Amino acid sequence: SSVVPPSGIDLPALVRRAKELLHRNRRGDHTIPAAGLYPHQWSWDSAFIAIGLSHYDVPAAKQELRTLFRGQWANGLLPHIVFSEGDDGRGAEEYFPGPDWWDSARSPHAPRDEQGAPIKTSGLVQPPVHATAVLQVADRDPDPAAAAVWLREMHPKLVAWHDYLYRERDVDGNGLVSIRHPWESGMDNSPLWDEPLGRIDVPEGSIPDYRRSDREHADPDNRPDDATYDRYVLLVELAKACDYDEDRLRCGGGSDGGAFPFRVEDVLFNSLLARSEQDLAEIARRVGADDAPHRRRAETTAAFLNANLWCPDTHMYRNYDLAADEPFLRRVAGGFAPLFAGVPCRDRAEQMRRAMRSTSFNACADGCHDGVGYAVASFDRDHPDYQSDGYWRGPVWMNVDWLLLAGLRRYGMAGEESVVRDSMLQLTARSGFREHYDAETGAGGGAEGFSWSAALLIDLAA
Ligand code: 9YW
Repeated sequence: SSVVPPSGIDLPALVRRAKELLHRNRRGDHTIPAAGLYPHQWSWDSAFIAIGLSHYDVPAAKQELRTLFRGQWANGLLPHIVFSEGDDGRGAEEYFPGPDWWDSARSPHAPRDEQGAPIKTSGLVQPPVHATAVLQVADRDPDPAAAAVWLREMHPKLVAWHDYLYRERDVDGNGLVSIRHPWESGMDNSPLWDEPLGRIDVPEGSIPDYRRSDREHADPDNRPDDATYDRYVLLVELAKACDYDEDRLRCGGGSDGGAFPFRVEDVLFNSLLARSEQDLAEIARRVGADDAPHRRRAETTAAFLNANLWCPDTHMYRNYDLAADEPFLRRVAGGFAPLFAGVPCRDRAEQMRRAMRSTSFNACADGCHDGVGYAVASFDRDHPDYQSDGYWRGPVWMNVDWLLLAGLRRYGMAGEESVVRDSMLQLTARSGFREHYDAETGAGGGAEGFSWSAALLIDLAA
């Protein structure tokens, strides 16, 4: 490995522990994010997990993504959860909302297995990192012929997935796709959603009774509150009431018959899509298909981000709330994600690098504890709503760091890159593979034994 770890870190031992964890979280043909809290297969988790696996077990990496794509809908939608089945045909472990709650079979597009039985999934999506993962798996395949077969297998599925996003989610045709639930952002209780979600009423009797299982598996103080969960549930109920029909969801879907109440163009989601389109263009080129449409789409998405969502005052990108028809800024780490897709020009990238290094995102910027700084806080440390251990409201997340690291590398920003890399190494060495890490103290929070933290550490160390 070319990575020089900060002193005191035994990198080979850390990598060994990461592989052991991925092995423990493996359930036959897929890997769960974490036992207890997340006992099924999650979409972007599996993409990150496949990237980790590809360094030492290419067949397992391929299987991970294959199993996920078995849950793909006929209209191209790649669901955010594919449910694991226990022997009795029910979910392997309790999770809310489970397969019966989602009732995905309401949609004629929902997937079925070879025998015609429904494959149980959610009806939402998560950020598209899959083309990026598929390409990395191919590049690490020691057998070039097998890599070519792999790309030919995945190419049409990825095209269907991205076509779905641009066809059904690019509501105003500007090249940005929208999400309709905070779960779709991958950052469910981020301060980003406080306002768009806060505007949504939950009228008495509009949601059935439900029982949260998440608080039994993680510190309840770190989990979203009940009022927030009610809104999560309401949005699912509204989508179900439309039978997940895209036309109805676009044109109606609100409880009052008006437009669907949560519609946001998110920077992180669209940056990952732009990067995935670049990677899909490369996949298309390698399989002898037309790569031009993918390059064009990547460029259109990037151009819109640059023209309309750059915030010159804060040196980051902001979101657009379609329901309120206005851009809005919350200074979250996702606002730096355009680096991952090479979206900003050099000058802007340099301004972003400085913002990322400031006290707002880096606990070390105003003096570190024991020489250790944990970067990158997921939310502005100077904001009154910042919570250093509060799930998506402050802690450091390995996947966000990994994306930003790759972005910094793209711009040749070696100094900043080493800050983020050392932080990832320190946090995992110190606190294990946790879901997230307190941005001040480095203490682990959320799920224990969290797969993508292990998988991305493996990638980092390679
Ligand atoms: C949920 C599984 C998922 C991640 C998300 C993260 C959390 C809550 O866990 O979502 O119940 O789906 O926010 O990014 O994919 O690890």
